[in-house]
Amino acid sequence: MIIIGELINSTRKRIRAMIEQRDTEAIKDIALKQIEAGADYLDVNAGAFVANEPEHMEWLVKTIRSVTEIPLCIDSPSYEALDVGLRLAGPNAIINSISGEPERYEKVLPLVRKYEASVIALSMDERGLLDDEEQILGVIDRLIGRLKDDQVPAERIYIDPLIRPVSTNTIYGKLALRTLREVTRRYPDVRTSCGLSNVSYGLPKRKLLNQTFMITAMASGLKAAILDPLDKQLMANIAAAEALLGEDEFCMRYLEADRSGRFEGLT
Ligand code: THG
Repeated sequence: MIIIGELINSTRKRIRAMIEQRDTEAIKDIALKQIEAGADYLDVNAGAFVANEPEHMEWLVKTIRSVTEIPLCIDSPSYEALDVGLRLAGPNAIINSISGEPERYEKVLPLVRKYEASVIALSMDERGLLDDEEQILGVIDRLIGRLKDDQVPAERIYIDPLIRPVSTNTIYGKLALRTLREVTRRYPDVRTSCGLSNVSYGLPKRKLLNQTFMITAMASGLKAAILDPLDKQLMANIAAAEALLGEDEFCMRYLEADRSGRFEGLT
């Protein structure tokens, strides 16, 4: 599983305050804690600041880069913020995100080329978010076809089913899982990714829901997830699920996680 740490996100109140106060030490600390917990990438989002997002993105990426070279997942609705973030992030970044909306596609594709970045492709187009599985798969088929025509290698494409809260419509968990399964079947060379914490929004004991959903998503073919790597139970479940699903040869990573104390308190 490719783990993308979600915590440096300006829509979170604590992070928003840290960004406003230019609290360098606090951001560095959250970056290092996520890496220590097993993150492969860090998501970086300054999208709560509509007026001067590129400036905040620049500060965030420079701050993170002062302590680590971990690849970043630059998360922004703004083309300018993406460009600044990618320039400072350096190699092997992920662009979060492109979609089937023609304007978004046209603006983000040049950044994918310019930075030789990977890209998360959201399963939506000019019609917005979709509830019908066939329509969602149609959007994904067109997006993958276009990205391949535009010479983006399959291994740099991450398809995101756009998980929405089950509190708003009980079909949303199942819909995302069916989408993951079908994309995995149709395009075994393309990766899938999701924003895990979306699923639990509006309900109590969110970690319980995130932990449970993650295992079902892994069984449905999920390859990468934007999640909270400081949730130890979640990370332990991921290691266990990889071993059980045959994605951890000789259970080597599971055994190593145990040896290094990551399962402390579990039985
Ligand atoms: N797909 C892609 N990118 C994404 C998402 C996605 N980026 C953003 C989001 N979804 C994933 N990241 C987060 C980060 C934090 C939270 C949820 C998803 C979160 N926030 C608390 C909340 O909403 O209640 C904030 C509480 C606080 O103020 O701290 O849980 O789906 N490609």
